[in-house]
Amino acid sequence: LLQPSRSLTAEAMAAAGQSQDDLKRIAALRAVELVRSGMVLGLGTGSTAAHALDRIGDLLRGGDLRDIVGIPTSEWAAARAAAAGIPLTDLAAHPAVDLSIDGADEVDPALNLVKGRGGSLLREKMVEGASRRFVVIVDDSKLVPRLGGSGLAIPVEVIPFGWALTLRRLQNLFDGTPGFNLKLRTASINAKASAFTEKESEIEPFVTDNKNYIVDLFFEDGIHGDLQAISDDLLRITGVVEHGMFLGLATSVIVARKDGVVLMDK
Ligand code: ABF
Repeated sequence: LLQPSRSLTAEAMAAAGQSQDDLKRIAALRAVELVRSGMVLGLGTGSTAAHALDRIGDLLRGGDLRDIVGIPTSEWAAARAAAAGIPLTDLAAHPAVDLSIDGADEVDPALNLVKGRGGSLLREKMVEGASRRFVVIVDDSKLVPRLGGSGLAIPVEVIPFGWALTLRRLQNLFDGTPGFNLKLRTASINAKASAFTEKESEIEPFVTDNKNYIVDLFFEDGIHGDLQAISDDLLRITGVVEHGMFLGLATSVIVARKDGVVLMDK
Protein backbone atom coordinates (compact mmCIF):
# COMPACT_ATOMS: atom_id res chain seq x y z
CA LEU A 1 0.00 0.00 0.00
CA LEU A 2 2.84 2.38 0.75
CA GLN A 3 4.16 3.58 -2.56
CA PRO A 4 7.03 6.05 -2.40
CA SER A 5 6.29 8.82 -4.89
CA ARG A 6 8.81 9.48 -7.63
CA SER A 7 11.41 12.28 -7.95
CA LEU A 8 11.60 12.95 -4.27
CA THR A 9 15.32 12.95 -3.73
CA ALA A 10 15.53 16.72 -3.18
CA GLU A 11 12.46 16.68 -0.97
CA ALA A 12 13.84 13.75 1.00
CA MET A 13 17.06 15.63 1.54
CA ALA A 14 15.19 18.76 2.57
CA ALA A 15 13.07 16.74 4.98
CA ALA A 16 16.06 15.25 6.78
CA GLY A 17 16.38 16.77 10.23
CA GLN A 18 13.06 18.60 9.97
CA SER A 19 10.72 19.17 12.90
CA GLN A 20 7.28 17.56 13.10
CA ASP A 21 5.74 20.88 12.09
CA ASP A 22 8.03 21.03 9.04
CA LEU A 23 6.77 17.57 8.05
CA LYS A 24 3.16 18.76 8.42
CA ARG A 25 3.95 21.71 6.15
CA ILE A 26 5.60 19.45 3.55
CA ALA A 27 2.49 17.21 3.43
CA ALA A 28 0.21 20.27 3.21
CA LEU A 29 2.14 21.89 0.37
CA ARG A 30 2.04 18.66 -1.62
CA ALA A 31 -1.74 18.54 -1.24
CA VAL A 32 -2.18 22.16 -2.29
CA GLU A 33 -0.48 21.28 -5.60
CA LEU A 34 -3.77 19.52 -6.42
CA VAL A 35 -5.81 22.72 -6.10
CA ARG A 36 -6.93 24.30 -9.38
CA SER A 37 -8.58 27.66 -10.10
CA GLY A 38 -12.36 27.55 -9.92
CA MET A 39 -12.52 24.72 -7.37
CA VAL A 40 -14.88 24.44 -4.42
CA LEU A 41 -12.62 23.37 -1.53
CA GLY A 42 -13.28 21.72 1.81
CA LEU A 43 -11.06 23.55 4.30
CA GLY A 44 -9.60 21.39 7.06
CA THR A 45 -8.95 22.05 10.73
CA GLY A 46 -5.80 21.68 12.85
CA SER A 47 -2.11 22.46 12.77
CA THR A 48 -1.46 20.50 9.55
CA ALA A 49 -4.44 21.93 7.67
CA ALA A 50 -3.32 25.41 8.79
CA HIS A 51 -0.31 25.14 6.47
CA ALA A 52 -2.61 24.28 3.55
CA LEU A 53 -4.92 27.23 4.28
CA ASP A 54 -2.01 29.64 4.47
CA ARG A 55 -0.54 28.30 1.23
CA ILE A 56 -3.85 28.59 -0.64
CA GLY A 57 -4.11 32.18 0.63
CA ASP A 58 -0.58 32.92 -0.66
CA LEU A 59 -1.40 31.48 -4.09
CA LEU A 60 -4.63 33.52 -4.29
CA ARG A 61 -2.80 36.71 -3.34
CA GLY A 62 -0.06 36.02 -5.87
CA GLY A 63 -2.60 35.41 -8.64
CA ASP A 64 -1.57 31.76 -9.18
CA LEU A 65 -5.07 30.63 -8.16
CA ARG A 66 -8.37 32.32 -8.98
CA ASP A 67 -12.08 31.86 -8.25
CA ILE A 68 -11.60 29.52 -5.30
CA VAL A 69 -14.32 29.21 -2.68
CA GLY A 70 -13.88 27.24 0.52
CA ILE A 71 -16.22 25.51 2.95
CA PRO A 72 -14.67 25.56 6.43
CA THR A 73 -14.91 22.44 8.61
CA SER A 74 -14.95 24.44 11.86
CA GLU A 75 -15.23 27.95 13.26
CA TRP A 76 -11.46 27.82 13.65
CA ALA A 77 -10.99 26.99 9.95
CA ALA A 78 -13.39 29.78 8.98
CA ALA A 79 -11.33 32.31 10.92
CA ARG A 80 -8.00 31.00 9.64
CA ALA A 81 -9.21 30.88 6.02
CA ALA A 82 -10.71 34.38 6.23
CA ALA A 83 -7.39 35.67 7.59
CA ALA A 84 -5.63 33.98 4.67
CA GLY A 85 -8.01 35.70 2.23
CA ILE A 86 -9.91 32.60 1.06
CA PRO A 87 -13.54 33.43 0.10
CA LEU A 88 -15.93 31.29 2.14
CA THR A 89 -19.15 29.56 1.21
CA ASP A 90 -21.27 26.72 2.62
CA LEU A 91 -22.79 23.35 1.74
CA ALA A 92 -26.16 24.95 0.94
CA ALA A 93 -24.63 27.01 -1.87
CA HIS A 94 -22.19 24.26 -2.91
CA PRO A 95 -23.41 20.76 -1.98
CA ALA A 96 -20.72 19.20 -4.21
CA VAL A 97 -17.13 19.84 -3.12
CA ASP A 98 -14.26 19.29 -5.58
CA LEU A 99 -11.44 18.69 -3.11
CA SER A 100 -11.08 18.62 0.66
CA ILE A 101 -7.69 18.78 2.38
CA ASP A 102 -7.50 17.98 6.09
CA GLY A 103 -5.35 16.42 8.78
CA ALA A 104 -6.16 13.36 10.88
CA ASP A 105 -5.30 11.93 14.27
CA GLU A 106 -4.74 8.37 13.04
CA VAL A 107 -4.52 6.61 9.68
CA ASP A 108 -4.72 2.81 9.36
CA PRO A 109 -3.33 0.78 6.44
CA ALA A 110 -6.78 0.73 4.74
CA LEU A 111 -6.91 4.58 4.84
CA ASN A 112 -9.53 4.59 7.58
CA LEU A 113 -9.06 7.55 9.91
CA VAL A 114 -9.66 8.76 13.42
CA LYS A 115 -10.47 12.45 13.45
CA GLY A 116 -11.97 14.85 15.93
CA ARG A 117 -9.50 15.07 18.75
CA GLY A 118 -9.76 18.78 18.00
CA GLY A 119 -13.54 18.44 18.33
CA SER A 120 -14.62 19.28 14.76
CA LEU A 121 -15.43 15.78 13.49
CA LEU A 122 -19.09 16.45 12.58
CA ARG A 123 -18.54 19.32 10.16
CA GLU A 124 -15.42 17.58 8.84
CA LYS A 125 -17.38 14.44 8.05
CA MET A 126 -20.16 16.43 6.38
CA VAL A 127 -17.83 18.47 4.19
CA GLU A 128 -15.37 15.68 3.43
CA GLY A 129 -18.18 13.22 2.80
CA ALA A 130 -19.55 15.62 0.18
CA SER A 131 -16.17 15.83 -1.59
CA ARG A 132 -15.29 14.19 -4.87
CA ARG A 133 -11.74 13.94 -3.57
CA PHE A 134 -10.61 13.96 0.08
CA VAL A 135 -6.85 14.21 0.57
CA VAL A 136 -5.52 13.63 4.09
CA ILE A 137 -2.24 15.24 5.14
CA VAL A 138 -0.20 13.83 8.03
CA ASP A 139 3.29 13.37 9.36
CA ASP A 140 4.20 9.74 9.89
CA SER A 141 3.47 9.82 13.65
CA LYS A 142 -0.22 9.47 12.66
CA LEU A 143 0.16 6.03 11.04
CA VAL A 144 -1.23 3.19 13.17
CA PRO A 145 -1.76 -0.52 12.48
CA ARG A 146 -5.26 -0.27 14.03
CA LEU A 147 -7.59 2.68 14.79
CA GLY A 148 -7.44 3.73 18.44
CA GLY A 149 -4.07 1.99 18.59
CA SER A 150 -2.09 5.06 19.57
CA GLY A 151 -3.76 4.91 22.99
CA LEU A 152 -5.59 8.18 22.25
CA ALA A 153 -9.33 8.65 21.99
CA ILE A 154 -11.91 7.80 19.37
CA PRO A 155 -14.29 10.75 19.86
CA VAL A 156 -18.07 10.55 19.77
CA GLU A 157 -20.16 13.75 19.49
CA VAL A 158 -23.30 13.58 21.64
CA ILE A 159 -26.09 16.04 22.33
CA PRO A 160 -25.85 17.66 25.79
CA PHE A 161 -29.38 16.58 26.79
CA GLY A 162 -29.09 13.33 28.72
CA TRP A 163 -25.36 12.99 27.99
CA ALA A 164 -24.77 10.80 31.06
CA LEU A 165 -27.35 8.28 29.80
CA THR A 166 -25.76 8.34 26.33
CA LEU A 167 -22.39 7.73 27.97
CA ARG A 168 -23.82 4.69 29.80
CA ARG A 169 -25.21 3.33 26.53
CA LEU A 170 -21.79 3.74 24.94
CA GLN A 171 -20.29 1.92 27.92
CA ASN A 172 -22.80 -0.92 27.47
CA LEU A 173 -21.91 -1.24 23.78
CA PHE A 174 -18.30 -2.06 24.66
CA ASP A 175 -18.95 -3.97 27.92
CA GLY A 176 -16.56 -6.86 28.18
CA THR A 177 -14.01 -5.29 25.80
CA PRO A 178 -10.67 -5.63 27.60
CA GLY A 179 -8.92 -2.32 28.23
CA PHE A 180 -11.97 -0.22 27.23
CA ASN A 181 -12.59 3.08 28.94
CA LEU A 182 -14.54 6.25 28.16
CA LYS A 183 -15.10 9.74 29.52
CA LEU A 184 -16.77 13.00 28.81
CA ARG A 185 -14.27 15.45 27.34
CA THR A 186 -13.85 18.45 29.61
CA ALA A 187 -13.19 22.05 28.61
CA SER A 188 -9.80 21.87 30.24
CA ILE A 189 -8.66 18.77 28.37
CA ASN A 190 -5.88 20.62 26.61
CA ALA A 191 -4.98 22.85 29.52
CA LYS A 192 -4.84 20.27 32.31
CA ALA A 193 -4.29 16.55 32.12
CA SER A 194 -7.59 15.74 33.78
CA ALA A 195 -10.13 17.92 35.52
CA PHE A 196 -12.61 15.08 35.24
CA THR A 197 -14.91 14.50 38.16
CA GLU A 198 -17.66 11.95 38.59
CA LYS A 199 -20.04 14.65 39.84
CA GLU A 200 -22.02 15.88 36.85
CA SER A 201 -22.69 19.27 38.46
CA GLU A 202 -18.96 19.97 38.68
CA ILE A 203 -18.11 19.03 35.12
CA GLU A 204 -17.35 21.76 32.64
CA PRO A 205 -17.73 19.91 29.34
CA PHE A 206 -15.88 20.70 26.15
CA VAL A 207 -18.47 22.19 23.76
CA THR A 208 -18.20 21.68 19.99
CA ASP A 209 -18.98 24.27 17.29
CA ASN A 210 -22.41 22.61 17.09
CA LYS A 211 -22.96 23.15 20.84
CA ASN A 212 -22.64 19.42 21.52
CA TYR A 213 -20.40 17.43 23.88
CA ILE A 214 -17.71 14.84 23.13
CA VAL A 215 -17.37 11.42 24.77
CA ASP A 216 -13.89 9.99 24.22
CA LEU A 217 -13.58 6.21 23.80
CA PHE A 218 -10.27 4.57 24.70
CA PHE A 219 -9.17 1.10 23.57
CA GLU A 220 -5.96 -0.17 25.13
CA ASP A 221 -4.94 -2.10 22.03
CA GLY A 222 -6.98 -0.26 19.40
CA ILE A 223 -10.50 -1.04 18.23
CA HIS A 224 -11.04 -4.63 17.06
CA GLY A 225 -13.77 -6.12 14.88
CA ASP A 226 -15.88 -4.97 11.95
CA LEU A 227 -15.46 -1.19 11.99
CA GLN A 228 -18.51 -0.56 9.80
CA ALA A 229 -20.69 -2.63 12.14
CA ILE A 230 -19.27 -0.77 15.15
CA SER A 231 -19.99 2.53 13.37
CA ASP A 232 -23.58 1.44 12.75
CA ASP A 233 -23.98 0.45 16.42
CA LEU A 234 -22.65 3.81 17.60
CA LEU A 235 -24.93 5.79 15.29
CA ARG A 236 -27.94 3.76 16.41
CA ILE A 237 -27.67 5.13 19.96
CA THR A 238 -30.14 7.97 20.41
CA GLY A 239 -28.15 11.00 21.56
CA VAL A 240 -25.09 10.13 19.46
CA VAL A 241 -24.71 12.64 16.64
CA GLU A 242 -21.55 11.31 14.94
CA HIS A 243 -18.24 9.63 15.70
CA GLY A 244 -14.66 10.24 14.67
CA MET A 245 -14.00 7.06 12.64
CA PHE A 246 -13.86 8.09 8.97
CA LEU A 247 -14.30 4.78 7.14
CA GLY A 248 -13.62 4.69 3.41
CA LEU A 249 -13.84 8.48 3.07
CA ALA A 250 -10.20 9.34 2.32
CA THR A 251 -9.24 9.19 -1.35
CA SER A 252 -5.54 9.39 -0.57
CA VAL A 253 -3.19 10.17 2.30
CA ILE A 254 -0.01 12.22 1.90
CA VAL A 255 2.46 11.16 4.60
CA ALA A 256 5.54 13.30 5.26
CA ARG A 257 8.46 11.40 6.77
CA LYS A 258 12.00 12.49 7.44
CA ASP A 259 13.15 10.42 4.47
CA GLY A 260 10.57 11.85 2.07
CA VAL A 261 6.90 11.89 1.16
CA VAL A 262 4.80 8.77 0.71
CA LEU A 263 1.43 8.63 -1.01
CA MET A 264 -1.10 6.11 0.29
CA ASP A 265 -3.76 5.60 -2.35
CA LYS A 266 -6.89 3.51 -2.65
C1 ABF B 1 -8.48 17.89 12.43
O1 ABF B 1 -7.38 18.28 13.18
C2 ABF B 1 -9.07 16.82 13.21
O2 ABF B 1 -9.93 15.94 12.65
C3 ABF B 1 -7.93 16.13 13.84
O3 ABF B 1 -8.43 15.86 15.09
C4 ABF B 1 -6.88 17.19 13.91
C5 ABF B 1 -5.50 16.89 13.43
O4 ABF B 1 -4.76 17.95 13.89
P1 ABF B 1 -3.25 18.23 13.66
O5 ABF B 1 -3.07 18.40 12.20
O6 ABF B 1 -3.03 19.48 14.45
O7 ABF B 1 -2.52 17.05 14.23
O8 ABF B 1 -8.13 17.51 11.16
